[in-house]
Amino acid sequence: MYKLLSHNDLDGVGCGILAKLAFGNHVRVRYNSVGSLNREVEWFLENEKDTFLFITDLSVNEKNEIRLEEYYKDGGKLQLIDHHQTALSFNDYDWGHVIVEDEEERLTSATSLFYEYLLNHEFLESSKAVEEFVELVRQYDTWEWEKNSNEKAQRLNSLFFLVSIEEFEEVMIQRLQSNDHFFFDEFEEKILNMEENKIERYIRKKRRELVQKKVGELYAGVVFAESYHSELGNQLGKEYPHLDYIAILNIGGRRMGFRTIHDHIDVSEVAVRFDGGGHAKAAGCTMNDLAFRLFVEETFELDPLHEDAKRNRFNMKESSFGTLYKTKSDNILFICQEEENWVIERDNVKLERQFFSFQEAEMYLKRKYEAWLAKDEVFVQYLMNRVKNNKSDE
Ligand SMILES: [Mn+2]
Repeated sequence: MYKLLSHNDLDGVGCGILAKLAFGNHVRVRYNSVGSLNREVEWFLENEKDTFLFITDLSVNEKNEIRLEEYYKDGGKLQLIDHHQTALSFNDYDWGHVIVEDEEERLTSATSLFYEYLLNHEFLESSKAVEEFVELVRQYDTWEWEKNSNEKAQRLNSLFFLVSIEEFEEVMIQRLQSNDHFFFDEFEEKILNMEENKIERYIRKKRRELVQKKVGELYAGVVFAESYHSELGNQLGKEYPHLDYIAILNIGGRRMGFRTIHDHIDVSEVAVRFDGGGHAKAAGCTMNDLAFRLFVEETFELDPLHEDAKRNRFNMKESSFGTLYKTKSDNILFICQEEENWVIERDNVKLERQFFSFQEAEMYLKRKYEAWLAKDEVFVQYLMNRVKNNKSDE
């Protein structure tokens, strides 16, 4: 008999699906949150001794780590497979297998590692459909789908959240067993399209609520949201690249998530400050007093960020005519090139500071003034006044 304890997200359930493909009725699978795994492990150690235990996509606390090592030394069968940086120390045990990046420098996921394990031990035969499924899960879990614009990976995760875990498992197992390729059926395509439209509307609404707040040395975009955290963090991050990360607060759940699109920012370091953790690109924590003060109390009075004008034809970024921005207090900011450098004029007075690139100048004025790209009309009026003033100077 086999038992698999896995995470309750797509990557964790991917492992469960593989286990059921490999062991059929001979495996019992239980999905857990990070918090509930240790209780399950304790229960296992007290009640299920003659079973081969797999733990995937999660790691146990210190007490269970010691107990599992004793169990293993007494002849118990056990394998932990994970890809989280924080679990690397489990490689010290014979039963630990933790790899964050494979030999080809690709980020791993629990599902991809477990698939490899099952193939190597001949518990499972390789199949094209399963391989495709595993790769979609891996790309989703590691955020690689974003870089590769692999929407299918994102859609797989959406589908996972649209149905119950049991239903998802059943449908996927059936599909992987009886097809040469992985695909979504017509009905799934239809509900995925509906879901995507819904997410788009939700993000549009949330975008109008985003506030900017400097926390420590970093600039955060702060938004309150109950659902679609990863889509929201991703989209808002891309639209506001001057922000170091997006903080998404779920007040009801007393939880918050941190997302970044920037390679030089590690949001797991941000989360650690609030007793949380996670990955470089996505992390989270329970909302403690400090987080509540910084992200809720101190942002409550702030006005949301204004969006850049969308349909401009003249007031364009990096234009040789210069680019015009506005602020809440009706200041006019103008970025233009001066020989090698970029400069900013604030209400027609040049700031002393110079910038090596347009992006650097824009980041400065967005961070400091929360400015937004002005509409074409404002820009044209501004240029006309400028010409007039130049003439009267002569
Ligand atoms: Mn994972």
